[in-house]
Amino acid sequence: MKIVNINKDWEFEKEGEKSRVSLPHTWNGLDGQNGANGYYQGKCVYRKTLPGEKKICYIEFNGANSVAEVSVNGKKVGEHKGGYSMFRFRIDPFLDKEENLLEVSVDNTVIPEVFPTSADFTFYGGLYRDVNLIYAGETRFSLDDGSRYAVRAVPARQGDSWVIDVKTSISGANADTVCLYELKDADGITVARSTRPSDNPDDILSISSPHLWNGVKDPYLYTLRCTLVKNAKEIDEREINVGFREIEFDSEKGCFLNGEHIKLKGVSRHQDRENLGNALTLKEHEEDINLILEVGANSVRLAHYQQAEEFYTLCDKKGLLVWAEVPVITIYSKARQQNAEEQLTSLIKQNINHPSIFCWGIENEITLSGERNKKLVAGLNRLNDIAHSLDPSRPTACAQVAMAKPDSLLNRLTDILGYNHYFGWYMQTVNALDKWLDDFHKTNPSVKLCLSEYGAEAVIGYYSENPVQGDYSEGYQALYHEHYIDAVNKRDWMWGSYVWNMFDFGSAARNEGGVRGRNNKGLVTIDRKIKKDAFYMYKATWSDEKFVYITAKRYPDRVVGTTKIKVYSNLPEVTLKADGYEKTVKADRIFVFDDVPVKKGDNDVVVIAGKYKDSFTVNGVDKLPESYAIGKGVPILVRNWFGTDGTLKDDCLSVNDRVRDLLDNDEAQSMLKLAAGNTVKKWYVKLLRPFRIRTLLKIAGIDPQMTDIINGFLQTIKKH
Ligand code: GCB
Repeated sequence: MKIVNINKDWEFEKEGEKSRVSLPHTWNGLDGQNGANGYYQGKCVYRKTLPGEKKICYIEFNGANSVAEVSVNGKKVGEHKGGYSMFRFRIDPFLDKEENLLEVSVDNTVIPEVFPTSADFTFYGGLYRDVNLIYAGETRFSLDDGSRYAVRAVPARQGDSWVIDVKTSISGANADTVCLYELKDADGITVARSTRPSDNPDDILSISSPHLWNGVKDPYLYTLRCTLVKNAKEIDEREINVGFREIEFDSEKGCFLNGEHIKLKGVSRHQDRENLGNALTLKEHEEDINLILEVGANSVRLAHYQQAEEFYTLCDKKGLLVWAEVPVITIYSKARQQNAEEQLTSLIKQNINHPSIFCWGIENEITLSGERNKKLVAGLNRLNDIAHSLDPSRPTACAQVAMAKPDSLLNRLTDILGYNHYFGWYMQTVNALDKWLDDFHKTNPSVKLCLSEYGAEAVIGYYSENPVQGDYSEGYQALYHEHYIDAVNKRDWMWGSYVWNMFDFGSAARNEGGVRGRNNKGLVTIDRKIKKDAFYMYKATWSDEKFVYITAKRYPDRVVGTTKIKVYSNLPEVTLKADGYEKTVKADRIFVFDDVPVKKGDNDVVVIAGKYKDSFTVNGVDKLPESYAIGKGVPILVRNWFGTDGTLKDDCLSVNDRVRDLLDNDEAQSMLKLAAGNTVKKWYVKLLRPFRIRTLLKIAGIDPQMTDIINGFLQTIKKH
């Protein structure tokens, strides 16, 4: 097999305009993030000339969002639906001229039969991952069985020793060719070996007392080298990482890796980056992994879809436990069931060998609009069964929307469960979390629960000495996370939690905190340049790397008198020195100095913890700069609606208004787009204009809690 990367130099046509581009490429790198006027969702074409070919040749696309049609010299080669999985087509029969025109049309229009149709992230269109040509011989590891390597090698413990169940798919198998398996340790020493006929290649390899893959502590990998040998000559080969590990979940005791208790300290990651959109290279993947390791996480939720092969491989190497999932999200429809099954099958077949992946997520917040759809449970059961039959070794998971009732059928459908909770951001206060968790566990003692999401927005630039919910400050985000991580750590029965999100990400329809087109719940900004204060709270909680960090350094202007300075550190004692002031505080991670003197002009502040130091200069002023607070009239979704006490603000929209009142209001329009994407037909909306929102929600079976939330959102929008 020979792999030739063909990323360089494609003709790209968008709306009749042609240009030259190299892959990875998206046409939404800018408009998918600036939120100005929506983003381009339509069909674009990539073209390239390929030479004639007589040898067997496949073309491999590692990601084309979301529907791709491939043709050569005007003849259709194939079509793929689903923007996140790898796919291949054999093309040599089409490469019959000296020069052949390869055309790939890629379309990111939302269509009902392909997931996702509606979600809080930008559906960047394009050929955004590598494209390769793969040349192979008559007898070869299959290139069209839907897997990546044609070899599935899943280790399992059997008593005191371990076995690797190897299943291999070979095309053109024949009696002269054998398949040789060699398992090598990290030093390249062969520790197990076997030979099988190529027409019956499956095998079970045994190894006693292997060096275990033990998460971030010791991500030890073996390599399974598989070769096809004909007349003593190697004619094809594959190399696969193998990690020996066992993971178990218990509804009272949490998670165990190789028999040892481990709390999954997780963050979630979307695959985009400022201005690049989803078109990433290894460099960006590596930067992300390094930041995730720096914060001290040992697990990552790769939301909400299949991510790049390189990223799963990096997780294998670094020991991060991965929650992998498909974009079965927000709104269920039978029309998308087949596509959901295909995307799940690809996710599993293409990634089954990664020891880092510990579960298959089959859905996220699929009941956002209620649980009424009669086909929903059957559809999800089918996905659950597919995951189990393709991979009996891993548990299935789902991430439930906050409003899903604790006794929901869906809570018992998968092997392990997550809930996405935003108490203290979208609803109520952070304290509501504790009661919800305890009530849930009491009524569902056998459910193995984690928090699959929780987060609050922080926009760089906002500061308050006393941060409050909804002020978009780094300070409030940090307080929110202080509460959540303590709540999780206090409860031994919870197996883990996932911060939403490690990084700010593009969400074209959003308009929050004065920032358009972005979800600002990251611990790190979308350009990966700024680690927000909450990042250091987690680092102090999770990481062994010693440090001391002064929060709110980005806001040096403080009112003359005294100021409160909060410091994060994973050392037990911190001393703060300022002009004429010195104080030592002993605490657990969070050190508060609430009486640091501030005089007009410069005030140098130094903190010391063991041999570590941090410092900054406070600038004493009479009044905090206006820019520190979120401006009045800034259109935001969440501001002011938390804690609605039942009284309605008459000058703002509410569920008592009619559809037409929302449609005639710009701000409400952008919110509707966020909620429904492009899935609602225009004529249908027209028909609904005279109806009251409350009535419609009732007819649609939306439960009262959700109606309250929608009302809360509407109450943030001024009528005009
Ligand atoms: C959720 C969704 C996630 C959103 C997040 C948010 O529950 O699963 O996709 O981005 O909430 O920030 O609202």
